[in-house]
Amino acid sequence: MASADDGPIDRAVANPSALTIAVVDRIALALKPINPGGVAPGQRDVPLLALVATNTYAVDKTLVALAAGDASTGSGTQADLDGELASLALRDDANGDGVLDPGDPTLATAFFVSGRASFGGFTWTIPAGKTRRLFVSGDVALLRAADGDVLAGSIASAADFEFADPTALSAVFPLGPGAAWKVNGMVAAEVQARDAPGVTLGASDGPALALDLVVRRNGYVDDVLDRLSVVNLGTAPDAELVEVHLWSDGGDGVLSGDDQDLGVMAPSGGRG
Ligand SMILES: [Ca+2]
Ligand SMILES: [Ca+2]
Repeated sequence: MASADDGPIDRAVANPSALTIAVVDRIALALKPINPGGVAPGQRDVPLLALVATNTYAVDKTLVALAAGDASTGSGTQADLDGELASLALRDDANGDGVLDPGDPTLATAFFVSGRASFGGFTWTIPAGKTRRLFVSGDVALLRAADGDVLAGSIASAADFEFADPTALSAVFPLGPGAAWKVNGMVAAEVQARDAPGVTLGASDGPALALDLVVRRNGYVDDVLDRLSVVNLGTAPDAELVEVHLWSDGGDGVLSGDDQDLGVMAPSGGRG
């Protein structure tokens, strides 16, 4: 005090209530955000969830089962959306770098059924006082993923984690969606180019099969082919081909009488 009234001179003034520092043992769970991006049909090892688990117990804790939910969005049914991810893997971030690497081992595999995938048959230990990381990754289905759909996973509740012994969890559920991967098709692997055997042709011979393609719809969604460009890779000049026809197969899988002639393809001048 500026005055002589300094003190208190008899005893220190203290908070009459004691404050207790309580250390509650638990596994604290959080998701590391994964930046949104694009994926192609058939793409493998796409990270869906990056889970960070911290053990504040004085003893090791072991995860033995985990369930993840399908948080994908699109126009399809739940079964359609489930099928867009051909398989899922639970991966240990063994090198602890927070990034899904090819060397991060697979603990278990699963796939979505009715919007849910269950991983089991593994043990994953978080040592006392330590933080470890897990990934759920998926392989994008080559023929069932529809362009424009968004693929994602999430974890709904504490009941989706099973530890080897009773374990308290601290997390904000749902955990996720942990990623948003937009499907961008198609890729060449979706179009099957079947063998069109070479033949010897004379003048005015034909029609001869030059290209035999199996074209798929857009994942689980019907689609319409409205344009097709074909490049002449042969040594015969375009002028030696009187007409190039596009045929829709009637169902027997070969160029035959059941096919529908979609018309004569117009020359565009380019050779790709
Ligand atoms: Ca890693
Ligand atoms: Ca046919």
